[in-house]
Amino acid sequence: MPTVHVIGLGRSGIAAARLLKRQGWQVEVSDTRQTPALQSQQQLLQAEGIAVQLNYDFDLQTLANVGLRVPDEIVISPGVPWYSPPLVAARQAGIPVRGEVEIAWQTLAHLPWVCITGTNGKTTTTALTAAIFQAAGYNAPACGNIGNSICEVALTASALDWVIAEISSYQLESSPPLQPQFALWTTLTPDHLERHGSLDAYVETKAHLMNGAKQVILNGDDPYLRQHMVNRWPEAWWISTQGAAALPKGIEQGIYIAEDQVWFQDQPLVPTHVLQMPGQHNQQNFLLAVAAAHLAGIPAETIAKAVAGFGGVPHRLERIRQWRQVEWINDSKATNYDAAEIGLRSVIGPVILIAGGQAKKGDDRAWLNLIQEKAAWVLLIGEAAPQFAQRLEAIGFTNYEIMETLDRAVAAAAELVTQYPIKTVLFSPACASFDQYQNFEERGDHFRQLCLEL
Ligand code: UMA
Repeated sequence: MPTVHVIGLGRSGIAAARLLKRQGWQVEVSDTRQTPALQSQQQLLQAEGIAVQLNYDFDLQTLANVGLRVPDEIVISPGVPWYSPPLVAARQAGIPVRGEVEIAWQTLAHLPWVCITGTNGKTTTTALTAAIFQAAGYNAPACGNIGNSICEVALTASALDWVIAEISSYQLESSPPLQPQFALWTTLTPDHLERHGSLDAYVETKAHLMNGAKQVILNGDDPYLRQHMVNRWPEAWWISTQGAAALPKGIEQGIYIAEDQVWFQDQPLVPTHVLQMPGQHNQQNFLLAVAAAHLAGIPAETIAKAVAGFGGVPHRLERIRQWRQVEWINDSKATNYDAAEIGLRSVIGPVILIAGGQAKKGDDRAWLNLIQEKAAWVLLIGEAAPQFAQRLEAIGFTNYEIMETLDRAVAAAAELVTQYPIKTVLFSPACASFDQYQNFEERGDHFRQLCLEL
């Protein structure tokens, strides 16, 4: 029996291991960490005949020391960098390395897929697209980077009609041979550069998804895509929230907003008032989802109804409550400056902004300018707090406090709203969560709970 070694015992690795086992492989899994949660997973998988080695950093040279075999293939979780030296060595030794998404694709390639990638906006676009396809009666789960891995769907769902998958650059780094019916590209700004090395490398991982797609749908409002991608896929469809005239020059296939309607070429499709989520970026997400749905043959009335019933995704500009006549909004998913800028732009000011966590590289200037324009106070948490404080000082913004934790920041915000004419308290960290939390969901859940306890 051929042996496969799966690296990473997270959502992707667990599901990939089970799927591969079902497909007749001898499966071994390793993870660099050893936690109580991983130990319970280890027990579960071992009971199913899958060997699991925790506290082990995969390396061909040391496999035998921990009683593992040299595998015929290696499958990696998205969090495992493609260019890590042990994987480079494995490929040089002739052992194929594949990503978890490729395993899902091999299993579900007979179905049509909608794949959504981009720096920001992909989760909302994925969830909305899935909501529309489901309203049309399709069994079309949202999966991938949005939370439940595609292998999980391949393992558990039956009688699928469509796969609606959010695909990250981490997942695309292994160049899976995806051929989706539709590939949607939301936005492009620098992100994850510490992993991909350069903006060009980051862009090309995403472009790879478009190269394999039957139909490509691109955001014509996005400055980078407008400037760099117009001639790349001549048959692509482009969206614009600013009317047909604002589509990139030379583009003839357009889906755009004009006169409070979404237009498909010269045909009105759905009124824009059905969209419940605020902000121009959500209009872009809406147009991308509508474009895919319309091209898939879903009737306009079904699209309108599904959009009207869609309030957004948790942790992305999620309205928690009104308290002391102030809106409390959870935007924990804003893990970089661009997403945080979009978050701040979308809410009503004056704002108390809670930000910080584990800082990312990137250009913070537009975000800082908007803080100056809209924020009454900034409360800083996490590792990034001293760095953010310096950046705020540098632009002459002094209404900030270093609070360290979310508990203290929410308590301080609750005081401040009684003293200033604040309209919104926004938690939009502009940082990763890993300094204080497992992930952005846990961080957002904590913020929600603190707000509800006020
Ligand atoms: N691990 C190793 N060796 C390594 C790296 C990680 O053993 O070199 C282990 C870790 O100790 C951990 C496990 O691998 O136990 C985690 O694997 P993972 O990081 O790939 O995480 P999963 O739980 O499989 O979740 C992944 C995505 N995570 C990442 O890309 C980092 C999830 O996206 C996704 O929802 C899930 O698959 C299902 O498809 C999260 C994410 O943060 C939301 N994505 C990034 C983003 O959106 O910015 C790309």
